[in-house]
Amino acid sequence: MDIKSITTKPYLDQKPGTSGLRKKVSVYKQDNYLENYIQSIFDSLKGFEGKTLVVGGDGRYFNHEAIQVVIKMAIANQFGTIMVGQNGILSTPAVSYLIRKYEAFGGIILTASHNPGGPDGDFGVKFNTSNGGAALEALTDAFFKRSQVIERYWMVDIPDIDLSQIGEQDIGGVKVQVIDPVCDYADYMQEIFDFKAIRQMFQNGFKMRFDAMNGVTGPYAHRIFEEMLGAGLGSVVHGTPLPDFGGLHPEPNLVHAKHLVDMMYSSEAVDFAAASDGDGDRYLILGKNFFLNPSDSLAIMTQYIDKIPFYQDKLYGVARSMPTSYAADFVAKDKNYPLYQTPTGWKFFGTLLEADKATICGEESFGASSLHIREKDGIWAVLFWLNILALTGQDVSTLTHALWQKYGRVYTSLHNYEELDSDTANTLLNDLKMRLPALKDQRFKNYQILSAEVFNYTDVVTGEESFNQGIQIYFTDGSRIITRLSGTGSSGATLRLYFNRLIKDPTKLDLDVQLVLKDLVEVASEILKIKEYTGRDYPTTIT
Ligand code: G16
Repeated sequence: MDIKSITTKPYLDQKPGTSGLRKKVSVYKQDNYLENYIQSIFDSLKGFEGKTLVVGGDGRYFNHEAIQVVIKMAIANQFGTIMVGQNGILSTPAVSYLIRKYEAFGGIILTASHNPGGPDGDFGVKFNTSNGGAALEALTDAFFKRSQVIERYWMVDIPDIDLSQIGEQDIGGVKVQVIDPVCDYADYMQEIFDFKAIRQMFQNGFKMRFDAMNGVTGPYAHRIFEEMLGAGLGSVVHGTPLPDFGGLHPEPNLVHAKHLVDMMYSSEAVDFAAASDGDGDRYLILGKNFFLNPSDSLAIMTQYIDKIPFYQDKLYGVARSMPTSYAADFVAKDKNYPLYQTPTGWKFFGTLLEADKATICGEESFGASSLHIREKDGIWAVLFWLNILALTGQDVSTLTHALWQKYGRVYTSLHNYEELDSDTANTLLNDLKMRLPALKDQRFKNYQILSAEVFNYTDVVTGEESFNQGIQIYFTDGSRIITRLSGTGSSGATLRLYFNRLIKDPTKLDLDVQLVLKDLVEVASEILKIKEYTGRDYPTTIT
């Protein structure tokens, strides 16, 4: 086999964000751009020769070309086995599971997650380590450093590998295994959840709709919900992974899954609806006329996790990202589970999961998962909910109202100011940081500031410190405003503003979220000087 050393020149912008290197497809299509980054990853790793690399993607535009490049470069760099999903398809959670199950050295996931796809959309590359979790900052920093000086990459000169047939091929002594993307993962889900009880619920006439949004979860959902659980053909919609997601923006939230939300608030509503994103790690849950906020979802999962046998001897604790509402904290306290608050980014949960400190983790950004893998997991979250529903015989709205009755409702919303000029967004935040000490005790409308601080994090397991992970402003009534810049966009800056307000009055649990938060939103605009800096009157999206 002819292994070639190809001369290249560095690109200076290959700095990974919250989750991998996400860029416009047009950026990735530049000469050697993808090759440089893949080689920078390999050059930063040690001891992979002869070992297994799992490779797959969410099927977005450029997946086909990119996966061939990754496989050929992995062969040239002397991995021993390359395990790849049929037709290049693997969900992010499935990659995490396969790495763990087959004790692989790591995995490369080709995805920009919930970012739009197609020729004008985004592409992304993510490396996961041998525990199945995304590479931590020290490693992604090493990738970036290497990318700045790279001068050559390794490549084999062979025809494209056929990924359409399941089976094993020998390419110059390297095994390329094309596997069913769903099989192992589906078996694992059956080990975790009570499929018998869920199947019975469907037999009793329970109806669900799962919208895969033309992302990677279609094949998983068809197999698990329709075939294994008997949800009925047609329960899964938009179930074929498409390069441009069929024009959908595969982000399961109130804005981009509006069609599903509208259906669930109409006379067509079924008992339960759910959706996932491009790479299958996010989830959205809806009941009849009811939207389940992801922060409340984490709280309810925390309530019921001890009822699921798989977890009964693993009840260690609960972790949530800082901007995720504190609804789960109340339940954790009641159940005597330690509660950890981490920065945004699923990778921060990894050390807690490894050290048996956390059993379940969740984020406001429609993510949840547990110690079963090291990524968030959309299908798992939907199955968790189906299991709770089968167990209790109640619906999503009733269970959530019971949570609110017990602890009060944390009204929660996220306002995003997208496509801001990066310098403007940074100046706004730097100015706010300077003013934080002076904000304490100040009054805005009916709100008095209790504390205003930058969130710095020290990992309780490794002691590693992560600075500047957002700004938290707490008010004396327990309300909270959080702001930070998104780390997943591919151009400009997105300023995120998260709002939480706890209302305990049992007669005020069904108010309009934006009305409840209106004053707090105005207070935030005033404190952050949003109009002054950005010229904007309103956020781009509200979820
Ligand atoms: C990624 C991370 C999540 C994070 C989300 C939003 O999710 O894995 O931990 O909450 O991005 O991050 P940001 O607010 O920085 O945009 P995904 O689904 O995009 O991989």
